Formats: sequence, structure tokens, C-alpha cells
Amino acid sequence: MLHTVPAPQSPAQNASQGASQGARILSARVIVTCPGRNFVTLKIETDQGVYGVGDATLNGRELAVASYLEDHVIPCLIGRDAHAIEDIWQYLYRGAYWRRGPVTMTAIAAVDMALWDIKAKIAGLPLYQLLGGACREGMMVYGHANGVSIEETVEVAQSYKEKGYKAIRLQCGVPGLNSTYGVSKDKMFYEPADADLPTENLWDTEAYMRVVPKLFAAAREALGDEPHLLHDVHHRLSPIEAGRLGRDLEPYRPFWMEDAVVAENQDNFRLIRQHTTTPLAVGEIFSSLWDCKDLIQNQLVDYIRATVVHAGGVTHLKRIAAFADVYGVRTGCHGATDLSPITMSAALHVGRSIPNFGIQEYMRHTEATDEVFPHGYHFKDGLLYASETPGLGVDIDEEKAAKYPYQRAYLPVNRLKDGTLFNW
Ligand code: EZ4
Ligand code: CO
Repeated sequence: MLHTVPAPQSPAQNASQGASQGARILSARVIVTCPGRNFVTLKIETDQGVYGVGDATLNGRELAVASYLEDHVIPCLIGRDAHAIEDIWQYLYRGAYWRRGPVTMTAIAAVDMALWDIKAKIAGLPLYQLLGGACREGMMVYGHANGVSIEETVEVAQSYKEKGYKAIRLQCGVPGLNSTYGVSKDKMFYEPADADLPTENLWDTEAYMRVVPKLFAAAREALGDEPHLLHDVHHRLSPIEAGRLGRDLEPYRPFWMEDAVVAENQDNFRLIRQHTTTPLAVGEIFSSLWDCKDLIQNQLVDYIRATVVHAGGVTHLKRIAAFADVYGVRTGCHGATDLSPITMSAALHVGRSIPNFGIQEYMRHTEATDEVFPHGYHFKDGLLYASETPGLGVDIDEEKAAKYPYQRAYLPVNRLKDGTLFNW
């Protein structure tokens, strides 16, 4: 039998009828560009002439999100009330039947960011004002010091300190391994996706666990007590190994130890907690509050790294942050170069408006990326400042974007010395 009952209008559709500030979604497009690395951007246009932009970049799986948006999301958006952000979020999340997962949540995030951009532009306010207003002026960021040796890493860290950074992540090469994640050829513009098809790295846990405490000892000695020092383990330790590394680092007062173990089994963190007071950060690959929930409510982590782009947009990240605040957990959003300036811009508006902001990761984008995505946020004295222009305060220059077509690029994979595939 054919479906003959007319679909009911959503409350949001009803509510917006006749509203003077009404704006309907007229069209939406996906723009893929590669100014040094691949970025996927969603641009939503309204019948009021106002448009919004959202980041939809999922490193190494970019075109899956582009297709998800073009083939399955955009057709559902046309004609909707652009102001009904929460309703559209629920429509794409609950309505799709298939929930969560990085591709889905990145696509929803892109829509959400673009709609917040539109709403704030129409309101004539920078986004943080609509999110509750400023809780602080600038957001503390951490920069990336990496080098093949301890000496080189400490030297780079010193240069970050001189540039005004108050927090620095330290990653150095592991003796005996010819490449290590987080240690790039380019000091300033680290690009984790390093080849057309995945390159292969080797891993040696024992050598790694020997070198990191030495790196921290040397860095404290050279940099003094003040700078916050961070480290990313990239999911490579077992819980008990992570407990030992955390304990070995305690004398050097690390700000955090990130992704110490894989987080699929969240009980892992209980074991780490039993052995160390080194603060723990996790969540850059989490897609939703449901990935964070147990770790937060059991107070097994100190910083939650979920981001605007990979965890459902501004709407959902605000929800994660509010939940985390109940348990004294602060934010430490992912901010590597594979997140576009649109995400950085959105993250700074969220960071500015929440009471439990902790720190923001900051890797500088290349000049070409900054040209494709002109933005109003800026760095000063170790802090990033959100844009003050209406909306997200970031745009995409489509003419420049068109000069850089998509180029396939993958993150490396990682194997143990006996050939076993390991965590990246
Ligand atoms: O490896 O963003 O904390 N930052 C990181 C990043 C990630 C890349 C992966 O896409 O772990 O460098
Ligand atoms: Co990380």
C-alpha cells in the first residue's frame, strides 16, 4: 500500500512559520580540497542569502563523509528551517536509524557547524555569544615539539617556549626505530597522513618506555618548572605498562598522558588509575557522548579530547562538556592539522563559552590551508583567541580551494618487530 498520510510538520517547522528571522535551507554543497592535506567542507545556503560552513574532514576516509553528506544528508535538508539546529541534529541522529560511528557523526557535525554559523551570522554575533557568552578571553593551547632525538626535541620545545607557548607536547624518536608517530620531517607543519597508501612503521614498547622519562627529565631541566608538558602515547601501551610510564613521569609533573591505551575497553583506565597520579586524557577518536560516558562518570580521565568535527558538532560537544563538568573533567580538544580551520574556529567558540575548558591542541596549518580558509582567530602569548566577527568567523575561498584537488593520503600503519599489526 502506498503511503498516503501526509507527513506531519515538525514542531520546529511550525514554530518558525511567520518568524521574521526565518531562514530556509536552499541548497548545500560539499567541497573537497587539498591545500597540503585533504579537507572536506559543507556549505549550506539559505533563502536569506546567508550561508554557513562546516568541517567534514575524517583523515584517510574523507570521501566516505563526502558521499554520506551528498547522497544521504543533503537531500533531507533542503527546505528545512535553518534555525532548528537541535531538531535537525536529532533528525539526522535518531532519524537515520543507524547511530554513532565516525562517518555519521562527522557528517552530522558538519551540518551542525554550518547551521550555527548561519544562526550566529543572522544574529550578528560571534558564535560564543549564542553559546552563553565568554567565560574567558583566550584559550590556552599546546604546541608540538618533536624531534628524532631527546636533544632535538628539547631544542624545539625551547623555541615554542620562546614563542610564548605555556604548554608543549613532547614526542621524540625511539632509539632503534627509524620512524615514530608524532615525529615528522617538518617541524612546524606536521602532517600525519604521509603517503598515497599507508606506510609501515615498527614499534618497540620497551625502548619507548625507556626513552620517554629521559625526554621529560631533560625537558624539565632545560625549560624549568613553568611550562606544562604533555605526551601522547597513541594507544600503544597495555594498562599496566601505562601505569608504569605514568608513574615514571610523575617527578616531571606532566600536564597529561594522552591515549595511554586503547579505549574500546574502558576498564583499562581503572587499572592505570590504580598506579599513577599522572593526569589522563583521551577521546580524539571518540564519536559521541556514549564513548565518553563511562570514563567520565567513573572519573577515570581528567581531560576529554572529543572534538567538534568528529563528535557531532557544536551541539553535541557542548553536551559532552556539560556532562564532563558534573564530574570535574575538563576539555582538551583534538586540534591536529587534519582538522580544518573551521573546526578550530568552532572549538574556540565552544571553549570560550564553557566553564570547564582545559586546554586546546594547536598545530599550525600551512599557509596554503590558511589561504583557503580565511579566519579571524589568532594566537597571542600562548593563547588562541576566538574570532569576533558574526558567525564562526571562518570561511572557505572556493576559487582557491578549486586549485587543490583531492589527493589520496593515508595515515601510516604500525607493526611489532615480529610483523604483528599494532595500534596507530
Ligand atoms: O595522530 O590527528 O593528538 N594528536 C594526535 C594527532 C593524530 C592525527 C590523526 O589523524 O594524535 O596527531
Ligand atoms: Co593524540
